Amino acid sequence: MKSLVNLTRKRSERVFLVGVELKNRDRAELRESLDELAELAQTAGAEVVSDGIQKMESLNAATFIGKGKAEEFSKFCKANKVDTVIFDDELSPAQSRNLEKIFGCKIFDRTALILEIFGQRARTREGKMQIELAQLKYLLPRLTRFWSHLSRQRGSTGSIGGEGESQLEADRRKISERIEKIESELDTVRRQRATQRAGRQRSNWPLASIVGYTNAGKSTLLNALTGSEVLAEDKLFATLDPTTRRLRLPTNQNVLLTDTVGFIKKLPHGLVEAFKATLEEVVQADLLLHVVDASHAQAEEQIAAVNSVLKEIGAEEKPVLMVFNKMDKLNGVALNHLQEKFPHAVGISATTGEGVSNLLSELGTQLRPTREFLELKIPHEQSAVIARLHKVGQIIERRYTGKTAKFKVRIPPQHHAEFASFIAK
Ligand SMILES: Nc1nc2c(ncn2[C@@H]2O[C@H](COP(=O)(O)OP(=O)(O)OP(=O)(O)O)[C@@H](O)[C@H]2O)c(=O)[nH]1
Ligand SMILES: [Mg+2]
Repeated sequence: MKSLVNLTRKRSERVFLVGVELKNRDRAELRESLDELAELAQTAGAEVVSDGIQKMESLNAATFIGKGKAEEFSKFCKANKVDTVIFDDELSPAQSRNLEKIFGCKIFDRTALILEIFGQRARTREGKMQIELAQLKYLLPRLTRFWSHLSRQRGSTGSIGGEGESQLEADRRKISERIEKIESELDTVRRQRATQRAGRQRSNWPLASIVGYTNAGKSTLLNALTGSEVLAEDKLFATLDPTTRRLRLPTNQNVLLTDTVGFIKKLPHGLVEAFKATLEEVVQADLLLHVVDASHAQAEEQIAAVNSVLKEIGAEEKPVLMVFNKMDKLNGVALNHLQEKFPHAVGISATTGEGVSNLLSELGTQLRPTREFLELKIPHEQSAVIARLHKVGQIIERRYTGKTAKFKVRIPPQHHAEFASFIAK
């Protein structure tokens, strides 16, 4: 992957950001999105020189923004020694190629930037593999002479024309092979995780997963609740790998609590795909703790973005406990609107500890019913029911006898009715 931050250079990479204001989008929302993009760029180590907005009726298929506007921005970028131009939306491979020609410099989009940050942050082997997979899949259709690091590695001159074409094909094949290899390795990791999870399930402790927008305070909350020391910092995507800790509730009930990667608006689909193994923890949870930075101006939009990722990974039907964090930063400002929308949310401050005991008792209440097991007998031909069971429930034991499959499962109470007719006497 072409790196955004050039480590051999003393000064940091200078970037220019571009956003479009389409008819159905208001200026304030675009501004927030560009501010977040700037934060992402800074997280990656870049220096934001400025940004530009174009108001448009519809997008340009060849150059995303209008060609004239692109030329105008390009002049500005040349005059201001900009190294990379970053678009707030995902560009098609053709659009990036065309823009690269107009600007004569590197073109990034939000997806590439997020992939870059994940790449910088990945620490574990699994994390690194997941990122590499997402990067390669992003790169494959975009491979041009400009992305020539692969050819250079092999000592070629990255030449133009006929020879360059076959070089390109060779690179493409190499990438495809690498994708296959990583996918099969990740499959192994996924199976290992499933084994670990089965071990934990035998302990019969319910699982709760902390989810939320990046920087909402998820890791800080895990630390506050379990006394662990997961890295928590004022940076986007501080956490990539999941951490699971045991939490003992005041009711003496044990819960396994998992902190995981944060979500963001327009989280690249390829990345969600690649992080499936990590996000399994979320899909398997009995309860989700959705942590919200209640002091953030965009709190509501962030909630919506998190919900859409949850949907993408098939966790939209999990019971959710909304947690409004950073209450200490509100300085008495009322949360009227949010509170009306989520009347059952628990307000806390993970840093001061305010509201945390409330949260613990709420957790106890919500998890109590999930401790109960059901024994189900389902005929094999009812494959839709079995699939559904895997989706909403947590399988503790599975046995196949003759015409039926016997399950020992934990199912959230709101789904009990669906399986009532299969309950074994
Ligand atoms: N004022 C205040 N700051 C908080 C609170 N909780 C977390 N923070 C700060 O918010 C920043 C982000 O916290 P993290 O716990 O790293 O957030 P996260 O959700 O794990 O973020 P990622 O792992 O990057 O997705 C840190 O600087 C924390 O100190 C809180 O209740 N009040
Ligand atoms: Mg974190």
